[in-house]
Amino acid sequence: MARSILHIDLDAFFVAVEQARRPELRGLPVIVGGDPDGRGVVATASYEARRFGVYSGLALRTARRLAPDAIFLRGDFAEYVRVSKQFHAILANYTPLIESGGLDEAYLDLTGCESIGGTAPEAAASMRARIRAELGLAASAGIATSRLVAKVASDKAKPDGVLQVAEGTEAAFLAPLPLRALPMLGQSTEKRLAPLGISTLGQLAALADSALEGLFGNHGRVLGQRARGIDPTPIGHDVRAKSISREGTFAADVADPEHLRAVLRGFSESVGADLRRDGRRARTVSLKLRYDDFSTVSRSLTLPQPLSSNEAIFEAGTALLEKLRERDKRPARLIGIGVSNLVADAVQLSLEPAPERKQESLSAAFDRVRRKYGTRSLQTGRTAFDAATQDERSVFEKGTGLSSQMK
Ligand code: TTP
Ligand code: MG
Repeated sequence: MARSILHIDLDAFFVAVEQARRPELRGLPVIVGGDPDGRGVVATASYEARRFGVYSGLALRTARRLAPDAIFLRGDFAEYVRVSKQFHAILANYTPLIESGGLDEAYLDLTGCESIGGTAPEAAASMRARIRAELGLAASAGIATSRLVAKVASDKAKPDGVLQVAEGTEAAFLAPLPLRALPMLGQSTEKRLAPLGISTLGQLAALADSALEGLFGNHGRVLGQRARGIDPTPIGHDVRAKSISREGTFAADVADPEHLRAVLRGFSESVGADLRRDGRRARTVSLKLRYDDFSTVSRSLTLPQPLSSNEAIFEAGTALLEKLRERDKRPARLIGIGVSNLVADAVQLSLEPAPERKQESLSAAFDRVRRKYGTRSLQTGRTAFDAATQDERSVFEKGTGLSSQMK
């Protein structure tokens, strides 16, 4: 049976939120970004402002030149996150199979959900009406047999529209569109096809598999299928790691609880950063200790509320450490902390600090440990391998791989 996939995306999201709470801004060229005389870029522009050639990512100064009469707003990220949560909460009424694509977009698998929201077009009409009534926002939707075609269709439906691509017409729908209309088709692919005179998805779809494989290797065949609108990727199917953990082996076994906690803090920050970057929370925190005789113990704590903050991970880890040490105070050879039982955050919190900042805080945490306990007091995955001499390497355990499981 063909699937029924819906992709929904709010129109001019940041600007639309501003217009919803300040109706006098409706129908005007409005641009959300930073200081128009500063060095920032446009986050988004109202459709009225887009007519002047303003788009997301454009330098604000250029936007000011193109649309001098536009209204420039600094934006209020906390408010956008709040509205985004409400948007996702509305969608959750229509199917359990939802995958958030960011603050203002989501994929819904509506296959077999007729008893909940009616046919896919009926469900689309109903959710768009609720989004308008409750949030004052316009949403566009695409309905198709795959997430790929649904996404392209919602783009085509903008602003404030719905487009359904009927089963069997996917390839014909995509054929006249430029290559870049296909999600994830990058500039490098475009550049390799240009010399062959290929600029539309129809031309790409017409290439034989052998030609596609010659051009793009293993990926070629999939690219050809995508150009024909074939994309079996399920909705809400999480291919990411089921747990995130860090562990490290001490150069000399450690009994000092302060030292153990300091290391745990660094690992908690690193695990927390990965978790939040993935837009996920964890229900379970696990701690692992290995003693000098290589015996290994671990304990887990499952919490009523899923967590994602460094502090919460660290606190749970500390509690587990104390529990383990009540029974056995022998020095530790290895310590590790991990989170599992991961759930999606309804909203990908893109307001988290940039990755550089997180990396900095992790390095800072290890610097603290090393300043206090010695440079080579702790070796973890990459660092161990990069920094250690051959001799030293033999004393180190397996690294801190993202996917290394803790039980
Ligand atoms: P989009 O859905 O890409 O754009 P949009 O909602 O503003 O407009 P439309 O969907 O109608 O084309 O992005 C959602 C929000 O994400 C957008 O309102 C602002 C933010 N954003 C940025 O901050 N920078 C960017 O480069 C982009 C593309 C979006
Ligand atoms: Mg949008």
